[in-house]
Amino acid sequence: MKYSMRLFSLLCLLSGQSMTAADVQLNPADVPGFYVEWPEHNGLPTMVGVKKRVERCVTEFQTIEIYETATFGNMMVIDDVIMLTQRDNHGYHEMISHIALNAHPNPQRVLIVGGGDGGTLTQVLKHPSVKEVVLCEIDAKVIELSKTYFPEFSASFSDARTNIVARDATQYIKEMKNAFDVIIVDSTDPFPNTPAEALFERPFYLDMHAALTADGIAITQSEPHFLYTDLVEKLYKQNREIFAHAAYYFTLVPTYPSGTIGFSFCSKKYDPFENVDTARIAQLSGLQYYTPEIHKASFALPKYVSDRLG
Ligand code: SPM
Repeated sequence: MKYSMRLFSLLCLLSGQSMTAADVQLNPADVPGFYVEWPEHNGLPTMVGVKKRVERCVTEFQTIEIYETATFGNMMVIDDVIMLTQRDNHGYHEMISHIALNAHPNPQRVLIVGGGDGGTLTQVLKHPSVKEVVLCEIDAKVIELSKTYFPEFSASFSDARTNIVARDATQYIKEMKNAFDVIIVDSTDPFPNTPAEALFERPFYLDMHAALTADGIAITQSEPHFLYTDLVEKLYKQNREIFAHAAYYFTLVPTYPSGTIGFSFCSKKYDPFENVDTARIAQLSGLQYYTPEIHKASFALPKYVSDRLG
């Protein structure tokens, strides 16, 4: 459909006719020269200028595409949702990783659920206290494509501390008890009948609680607060029943719908701020987003969100 509309647009251009608003409404997902993420449920498309699509792979689990964008470097899209670009992934990967790793005084064993592109893994491995990282990624094709199109992350896969497990995390985590200081869920969105759906449900959070050590911390991809206020509220209220400390914080990712995305902070012992040590943060190499000030500020929520969280 996208390509027939692009052909139509091209024919309009060649024949000297311009596209009318009515033409655009026929298929709003198609804009020549742009990749458009068009979530039907919120009516807020996200557009990224692209030069060409360089890969499209249909795996057992999902459809993975790689685009060469105009100004954001390479971009990975899974099931029609933008996952990351080379230019703006730092706001996501630094914030899904360093908040928990600095809130914990001595994180040694870390589990990443999903995250097959290696962006989160790259950030986690910057912490000298970390001795082992299990990357539980269900789709090996994500790792393979990332090695080619996101070479800045490829060293993380061969780090001696990295252990790649190609399994469904909902099954793997049931076998893990008192095993991880930090768990990071770097998932896709909770669309029905996708691998990520179960990662947003209470049974998975209970399994994470059991898999954490007595002072463990879990961070989960929990969507943008403006577009998913109901989900943010549901997760927060669920998590404060399960964990000693629950919170929601957010970061800036220009290529995600609404330009932000948030995370659930779930901790058995430490609050988000008590162990934050600026000297420890200063040792982390190559940061572009995360600072001690951002660590604290990211938990400050707009009133329409804090009113819902109570
Ligand atoms: N390592 C990067 C993987 C990205 N995981 C999160 C992707 C979320 C994309 N959707 C954002 C919000 C819209 N539903």
